[in-house]
Amino acid sequence: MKNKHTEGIESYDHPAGGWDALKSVARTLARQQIVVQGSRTLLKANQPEGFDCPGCAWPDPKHTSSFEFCENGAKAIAWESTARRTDATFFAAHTVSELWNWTDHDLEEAGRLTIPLKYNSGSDRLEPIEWDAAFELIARELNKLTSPDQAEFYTSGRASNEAAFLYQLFVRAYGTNNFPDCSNMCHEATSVGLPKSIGVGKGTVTLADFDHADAIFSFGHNPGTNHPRMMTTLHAAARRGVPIVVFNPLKERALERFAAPQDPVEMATLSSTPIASAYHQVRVGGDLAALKGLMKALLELDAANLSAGVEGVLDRSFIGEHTSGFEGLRGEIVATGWDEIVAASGLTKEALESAAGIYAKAKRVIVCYGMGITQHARGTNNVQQIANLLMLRGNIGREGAGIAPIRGHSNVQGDRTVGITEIPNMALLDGIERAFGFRGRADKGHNTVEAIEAIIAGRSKALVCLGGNLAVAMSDSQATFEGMRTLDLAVHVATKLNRSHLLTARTTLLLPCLGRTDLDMQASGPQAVTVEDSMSMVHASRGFLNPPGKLVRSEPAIIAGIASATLGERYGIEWVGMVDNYNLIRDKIEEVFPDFFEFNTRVRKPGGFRLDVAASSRRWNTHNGKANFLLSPDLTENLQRSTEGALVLTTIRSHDQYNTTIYGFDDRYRGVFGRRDVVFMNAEDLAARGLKDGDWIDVQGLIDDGGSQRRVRSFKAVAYNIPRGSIAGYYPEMNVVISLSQFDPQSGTPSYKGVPVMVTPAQS
Ligand SMILES: Nc1nc2c(c(=O)[nH]1)N[C@H]1C(S)=C(S)[C@@H](COP(=O)(O)OP(=O)(O)OC[C@H]3O[C@@H](n4cnc5c(=O)[nH]c(N)nc54)[C@H](O)[C@@H]3O)O[C@H]1N2
Ligand SMILES: Nc1nc2c(c(=O)[nH]1)N[C@H]1C(S)=C(S)[C@@H](COP(=O)(O)OP(=O)(O)OC[C@H]3O[C@@H](n4cnc5c(=O)[nH]c(N)nc54)[C@H](O)[C@@H]3O)O[C@H]1N2
Ligand SMILES: [Mo]
Repeated sequence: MKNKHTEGIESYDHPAGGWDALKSVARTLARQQIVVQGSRTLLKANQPEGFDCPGCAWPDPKHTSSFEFCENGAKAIAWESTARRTDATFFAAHTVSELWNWTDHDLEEAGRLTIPLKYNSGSDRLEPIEWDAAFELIARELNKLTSPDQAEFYTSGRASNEAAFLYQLFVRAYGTNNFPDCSNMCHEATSVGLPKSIGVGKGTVTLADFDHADAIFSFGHNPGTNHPRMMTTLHAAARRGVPIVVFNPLKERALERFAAPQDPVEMATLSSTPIASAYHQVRVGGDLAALKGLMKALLELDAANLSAGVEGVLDRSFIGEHTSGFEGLRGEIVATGWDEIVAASGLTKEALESAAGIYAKAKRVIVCYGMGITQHARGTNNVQQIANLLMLRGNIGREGAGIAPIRGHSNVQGDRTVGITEIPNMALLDGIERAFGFRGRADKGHNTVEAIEAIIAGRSKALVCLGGNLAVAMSDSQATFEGMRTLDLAVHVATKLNRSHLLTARTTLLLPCLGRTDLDMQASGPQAVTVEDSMSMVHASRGFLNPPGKLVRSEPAIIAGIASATLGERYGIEWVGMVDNYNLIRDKIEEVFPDFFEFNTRVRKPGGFRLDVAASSRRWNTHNGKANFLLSPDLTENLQRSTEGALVLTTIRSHDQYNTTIYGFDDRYRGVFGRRDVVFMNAEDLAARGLKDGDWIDVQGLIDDGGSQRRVRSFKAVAYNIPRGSIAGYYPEMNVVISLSQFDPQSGTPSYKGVPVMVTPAQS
C-alpha cells in the first residue's frame, strides 16, 4: 500500500526472504552485467574449494554444505565480481572535484579499480603510476616523518589473515601501534568487555550449539539484512518450537516472519514461519535497563521459588564454582527500582517478567547481539550485562548455551586474532620476537576515533588504508573530511572507488587489489587465503575469477611491496618469499600464535578448524581465573534527557547497502523504495512538534563540542512503528550529525546508535 504523503514509502506486507529475495538477486546480477559468470560465482561461495563470501562473518555448516542461498551475500559477490571497470580513460575523463559530487553509489558502481593511481593536483586527476614508483613514494613519505607515530594504518575487516598478518608485521617493524581498524567502530565493546567478564573477547558458541538451544534471545541485530544465512538457523529453531525473544526498537520483518528460499514448501505455497515468539520494542539505548529488568525479574522469581520451597532458578553451583562478584551484582540489581527500569527501557514490568520467565524455563540459552548493543556510549556495559544474564543460569561453556556476538565484516575477527590491534599484549610481542627477532613496541597506539582526532589536530600526517572507507564510516563527516584533506600522505588499497579516496593529501595513492572472488596467482602457483568467522572457525578461501586487470595485485603483494621499499633489509624479513608462497606466511602465523599449530595442514581439511576459545570449556583467562559479574551503575546514557524536546537517533543499515557501499536505494522490508533521505519517527513525536508524516525536517546533533554545526537538512519524516523518543535514520547519511566526542569511554566505539538530536521543520 502506497503512503499518501511520501513518494517511495509503502507498507510491505510480505515475509522476509521468499520470492522477493530471489527476484532482487536476479536484478542485481543483471545490473552488474554478470549474468553468466556471476551465477557460476555464486555457486562457489562458502564451498570447500571456493571462496569465503565477503558478505558477513556468519559461519557455514562446516563450510561444506550445498549452496546456501543468501540474497545479500549474492549482492556482495555480484558487486565485487562485476564486469564494470575503471581504467586510465575513466580517470582522465573525470576530475576528482567532479567525482566528489557523485553519490557513494555511483562512485562504486563505476567498477573495479584496475591500475595504480597517483593524484596530480595540477590536473586535479588521479593518474596512472608504476607500482615500484608508488612503493618508493610511499616509503619516502613514511621515512620522512619525525616519528612513526605520525602515521595511521587503518584496516577494514575484509583483509585475509595473511594480508592482515603481513600488514601488522610491517607496521610494528616500522615502529608504531597506530592500528585504527573497523573493529573499533563495530564490536570493540565485545573485545574490551568480554575479556573482563569471561576471559575472551569473542563469542563462546558454535553453529551446532544453535541446534541444542532451548531459547534464543536476540538484542539489536538485523539478520534478515545483515546476516541472512543466520535466518536458516533461526528458521530451523523456530520450527522446532524454540522461543526466540527479540529486543529491538524496530520491528524487523525477518525477525517477525521469514520464508526460507531453500524451503520448497514455503516457496511453493507462499507461506512463511514466524520467527520471534516475543518482540520487545525497547527504546533506543534502553538495553541496559532491559537487561537489568530481566535479571531483577529472575532474582525475584528465584526468591519466590525458594520461599515456596521449590528449587531456585539461579545456577548456584556454577555461580559458586566458576564466578566472582555475584553478591555485588545482586546488590546493584536490588537497588535498581522497577520504575527506573521501565522508564529507561520503555518496556513494561510484565513484559520483562514474561521474558525472564522464558529465560528461566529454558535449560540452554544463547544470547545473540549486534550493533544495537555495542554502538552506544555504554556499549561495553551492555555487553557485560548480557554476560551477567547468561552466567546467572550457567549458560556459558556448555552445549546449546552461550554468548554470540554477531560480527560484521567477513574477517574482522581474524584480523584481530593475527595482530591488528592498537593494544598489543605480551604474547603477541613475544611471538613476533620469536619468529622475526625483533620486539614491537608495547605502548598503546590509536584507535579510529583517536586516529581521526590526531589527523584533525595535525599530529598525524600519513594515513594508509588497507580497504574500507574510513572517512565515510566515521562520525562527524564534515570535520573528518576536512582533517583528511590536510594529510601529507594518503594511501588506499582498494577494490573500488569511494569517497575516502577523493579526500586528497599532498601525496595520494590509490592501489587496486584483488578481492575474494579473484584468482590469486603468485610465483609458486594459485594461492588460497584464510579467514576466521564469528564462531572462531578458520578456513581457506580461494578465488577463481580472472582478475579485473593485469596490473591488479593481491593485498599481501601490495603490503610486501610497501614494506620492502620502506624497511629495506631491516630485521631480514623475507617479504618477497612470503608472497611467492602464502604457506610461508601461514608458517609464520603459526610461529607467532601457537593456537594455529599445524596451520597449513589443518586449514586444508574441508571446513577448517576452530581456534580454542577457553570460555567455551569453562576455562576463564581473567585476572582472577573466574568468570566475573561486572557492575554498571547507571541505566541511561543520560545525554538526551538534559535538553527539552530532544530525541535519540539510532543509525541503521538499509537492506540495500554494505556499510558505506550503497548497492541501491530500496529498503524493501521497511517499505522504502528509491530513496534514503528518510527519518523514521513515532507519530506522537511528530505531532508533538507540529509535524506530520511526509513533512520535510532538519535533524541537528545536540552535542556542542565547540566544533561545526552538525545538521542534516530536508529529510522526509516517515511515521513509523518505533518507541516514542527514539528515531532512526540511515548510516552513513546521518554521520554528519554525530560528534567525534560521542563514544564509549571504555572501548572507544562511537555511539552511532545513541545520538541526541533535535528535529525541526525543514528551513528551506
Ligand atoms: N548486507 C549487509 N550485511 C552486513 C553489513 C551491511 O551493511 N550490509 N554490515 C556488516 C557489518 S560491518 C556489521 S557490523 C554487521 C551489522 O549488523 P547489525 O548489527 O544487524 O547492524 P545494524 O543494521 O547497524 O543494526 C542492527 C539493529 O539494531 C537495532 N537497534 C538500533 N538501536 C538499537 C538499540 O538501542 N537497542 C537495540 N536492542 N537495538 C537497536 C536496529 O533496529 C537494527 O535492527 O553486518 C555485517 N553484514
Ligand atoms: N553511523 C554509523 N556509522 C557506522 C556504523 C553504523 O552502524 N552507524 N557502523 C560502523 C561499522 S560496524 C563498520 S564495520 C564501519 C565500516 O567501515 P569500513 O570497513 O571502512 O567501510 P566499508 O564500507 O565496509 O568499506 C567499503 C570499501 O572497501 C573496499 N573494499 C571492498 N572489498 C575489499 C577488499 O577485498 N580489499 C580491499 N583492500 N578493499 C576492499 C572498497 O573500496 C569499498 O569502497 O562503519 C562504521 N560506521
Ligand atoms: Mo561492522
